[in-house]
Amino acid sequence: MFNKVLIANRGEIALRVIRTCREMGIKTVAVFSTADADSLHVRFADEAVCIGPPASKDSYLNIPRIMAAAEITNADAIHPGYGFLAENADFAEICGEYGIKFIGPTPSQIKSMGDKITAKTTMIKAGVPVVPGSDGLVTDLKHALGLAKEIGYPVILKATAGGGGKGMRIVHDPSNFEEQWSRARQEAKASFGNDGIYIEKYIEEPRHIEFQIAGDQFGTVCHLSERECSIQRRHQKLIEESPSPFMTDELREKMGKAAILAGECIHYEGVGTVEFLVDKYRNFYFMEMNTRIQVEHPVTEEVVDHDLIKEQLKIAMGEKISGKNYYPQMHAIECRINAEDPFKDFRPSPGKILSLHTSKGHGVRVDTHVYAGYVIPPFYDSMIAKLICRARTREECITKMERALEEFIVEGVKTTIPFHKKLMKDEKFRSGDFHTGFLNTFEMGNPDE
Ligand code: MV4
Repeated sequence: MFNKVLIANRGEIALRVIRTCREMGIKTVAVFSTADADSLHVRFADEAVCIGPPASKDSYLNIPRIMAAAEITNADAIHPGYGFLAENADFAEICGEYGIKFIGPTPSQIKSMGDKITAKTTMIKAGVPVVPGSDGLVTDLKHALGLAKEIGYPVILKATAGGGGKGMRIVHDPSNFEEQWSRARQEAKASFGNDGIYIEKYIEEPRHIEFQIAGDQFGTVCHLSERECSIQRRHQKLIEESPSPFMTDELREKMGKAAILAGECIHYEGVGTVEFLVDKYRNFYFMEMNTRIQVEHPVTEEVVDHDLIKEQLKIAMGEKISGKNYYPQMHAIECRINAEDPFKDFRPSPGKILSLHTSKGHGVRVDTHVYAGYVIPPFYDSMIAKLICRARTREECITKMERALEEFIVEGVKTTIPFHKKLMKDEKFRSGDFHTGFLNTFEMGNPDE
């Protein structure tokens, strides 16, 4: 049993972890930058340590300072949250060297999924379906052109060190292959210090459906069903739901088995997410695996009625999981409320929250670290709250979300609330008939309409 957990993160996820720790009788240590001195995670933790100035690289990404905070407070485990150091294998390794349990997978499990070619090769061996493409790295332009012809256009070039859409290039015909090829390599080199590229068949108008999995230290892996994450803008998710309106019982069985296989083949320890692309014929392909808790974990918590942070802590403490899968008992939708102006190309809108009323009532959950008077710093991501609604059916859930969005009042900064209100009225969204390109043609219009 952990006595004290340090949370190497900020914002709503730090608060989320503190809440479960309190319920489990575990003491907590918050770390914070000077920009976050007034943040709720600092106030709600049992102890708090300032780890540096606002810039992430000097605070939430500064491993020596975080380890020093863990040592002086005598923490026996570190929860990394999401973002920052959550998928940094070196950090997980250093935690081990200090005798501090990293709440998450092992460094080698993180590494095996961090390199996308390694991940794909591992999945092929395990029998998980992947998108047809090059057999690993492609280094030579002529070879690449030959492969693209074999695979058939359109193709997509991806960086092995990438992920989340960074450094991807779609090529529709051979005439501009060379240009896209060199751009992809340059971009990958500049962003990741690694110009390794691989090629895949481009799947048109796919859905992004991901499976939540959990694995214990004894090799048992289960799934907790799927989340539909196709509604995103420039690779930033804005809304997630579970179950996916595109899912069938048959497809869930097949994808669930594949997700478990993905976890089992690396003896995955902790909670994780297996991302799939799904085409209109319901063919599915492994895309990436995220070796962390995700922003959208509450939709799964709401539909399977399980605390995923508690699962992480229990797995890290060496508890066994039952091995049975969890299926949706309800419908849940999450709207990400960001301090951004949806009428101005989602431009960040940091500043002081002058007044705040969060939605309440039956089936409504708000995960947030902000309050009236809080100043949103400009240094970090702009998400200020997650509004999660739960109901028996998707229709009722959308109706509840419309009501909850009307109640959510933020004064002082612009937010994505008007976007979500508009989306809830959209016929395509309401019918469940959408794919990852949906927001490319979604118009916000005029704020006064
Ligand atoms: C693809 C694809 C189509 N075909 N791969 C985007 C994020 C990164 N994880 C992989 N991505 C994609 N890979 C093939 N072979 C389309 C995307 C994609 C996408 C995927 C999920 C969610 C949103 C997306 C938006 C644009 C492109």
